[in-house]
Amino acid sequence: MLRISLGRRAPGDPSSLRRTAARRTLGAALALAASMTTAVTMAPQAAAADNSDRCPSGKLCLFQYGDYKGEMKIVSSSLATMGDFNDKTSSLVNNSRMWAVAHTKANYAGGDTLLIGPHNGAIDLTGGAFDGAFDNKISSIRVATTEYEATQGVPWMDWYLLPEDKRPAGLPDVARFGDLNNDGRPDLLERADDGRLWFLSGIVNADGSTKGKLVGGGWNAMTQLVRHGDYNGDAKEDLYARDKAGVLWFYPGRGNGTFGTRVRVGGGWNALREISAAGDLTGDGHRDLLARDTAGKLWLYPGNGKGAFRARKLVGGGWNAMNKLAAPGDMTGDGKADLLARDGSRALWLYPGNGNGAFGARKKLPYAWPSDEPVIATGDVNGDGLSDLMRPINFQLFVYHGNGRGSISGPDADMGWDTAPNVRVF
Ligand SMILES: [Ca+2]
Ligand SMILES: [Ca+2]
Ligand SMILES: [Ca+2]
Ligand SMILES: [Ca+2]
Repeated sequence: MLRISLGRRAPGDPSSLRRTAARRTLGAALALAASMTTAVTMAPQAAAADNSDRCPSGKLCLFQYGDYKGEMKIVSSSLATMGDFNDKTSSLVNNSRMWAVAHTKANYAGGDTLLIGPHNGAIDLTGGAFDGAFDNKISSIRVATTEYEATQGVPWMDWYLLPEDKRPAGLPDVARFGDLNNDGRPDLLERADDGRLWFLSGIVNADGSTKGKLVGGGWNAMTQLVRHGDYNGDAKEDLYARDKAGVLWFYPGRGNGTFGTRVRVGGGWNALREISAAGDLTGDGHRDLLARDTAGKLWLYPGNGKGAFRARKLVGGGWNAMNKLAAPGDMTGDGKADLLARDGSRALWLYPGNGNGAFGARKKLPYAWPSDEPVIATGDVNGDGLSDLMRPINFQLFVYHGNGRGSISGPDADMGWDTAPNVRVF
C-alpha cells in the first residue's frame, strides 16, 4: 500500500535539493499506489430497486454472493481480518459517508486494493468485474472519514520539517507565531469533518513516519478556527473558535499542542463573514483580530492582552470582493504585522500594516491562488526568520518562501495532502 518514505538528509546538501528529492519520492509513491489500486467512485449498477436495498441507509455492507444475495455483513469499523467472512465477499454496498479500502490480504498489506468512495452504492464483484481480482478474495478492509486515512492508515496529514528549520532565536514579536508547542518550529492544526482536531508538529518518528497528536473531538461544532500566536500574555499560543450560535471562544494554549478550559469571548460573531487572527496591528504589543461582516466592512478588534478585545474599530469597506483573509505576520520587513486577502480572480494581495491599525497601498503577490483552497500562514516555515505561506496543490502542501521585502518565491513541496475536501488545515 502507499507509504511515503522520507529521503534521508545528507549533510551539506542545499535545502532545496533535499525538498526536491522528497517531492520525487512522494510522487513516485502516489504513482505506485495508482497502479496497484482500483478506485471505485461511482456505482456501476442500475438505479432500479434490487437486492442491494438490503443494505441499510448509512451502512457499509458486504454480501456472500453476487447481486447482493446470501449472508450480509455490516462493516462499522476497520477489520484487519474478516473472520467467518474471509474470502467470502462477492458484492458490496457502501451507503455510508466513510471511505473504504478492501484488501485481498489480511492486515491491509500487500495484494490488490479496492478503494471505495463515500455513498458509492452497489458494487458487484462477480461476472469478471475488476478481472475477478476481488470476488471471494477480500481479507481485510479499512474504513475512515478521509481517503487519506483509509488508504494510508494514518489519520493525520503527512507533514514534516527539516531539523534546521528551527527558527532563529531572538525573532521580533511580530514573527513569533505559528508555534503551538514552543519548540521554535511552526505547527499545523488539522480538522477532519468528523470533528477530530489534530496537532501536527512537523516532527517525524525514527522510522520517518510523521507524528500527530489528537487535540480532541467535536470541533466540527465550530464554524471558524483562527490562530496567530499568544493572545493572553503567557507566551503560549492560543486558539479562537466560533460556534454555530455565533459565540466566539478563547482556547488558551498549554504550550504543548493542547488547550486549556475555554473562555467565552462574546456572542454575535455570526454577523461576521470571516474572522482572522491577525497579530498585533495596533503596535501596543497585544495581538488583535480582524473580521469582515456580510456587508463587506472590515473591523479591527484590538486585543486587551488577556484573550478578550476592546471596542471594535472600522478599518474600511469594500472587502466583499475578497474571499479569504490570511495573517502572515510581517512580510515587508518593517516589523509591523501585515494582512493578505484573496480576490475572486485568484489574486493574493498584500496589505502592509502601518502599526496603527490601518494599511498602506496594497501589492499583488505572484502566483494564482485558487478560491477553493486555503492560504495557510504559520509564520516562518523554513527557519530563515522570514514569514512564509503554504497552500495545497494536488496531493501536497507547498511552501512559498517570503523574501522579507513583501514578496514570495517558491513553491517547495513539504507534505502529503488529501484528495477529499473534508480536511481543513490551520
Ligand atoms: Ca512547534
Ligand atoms: Ca496564551
Ligand atoms: Ca509589515
Ligand atoms: Ca521563511
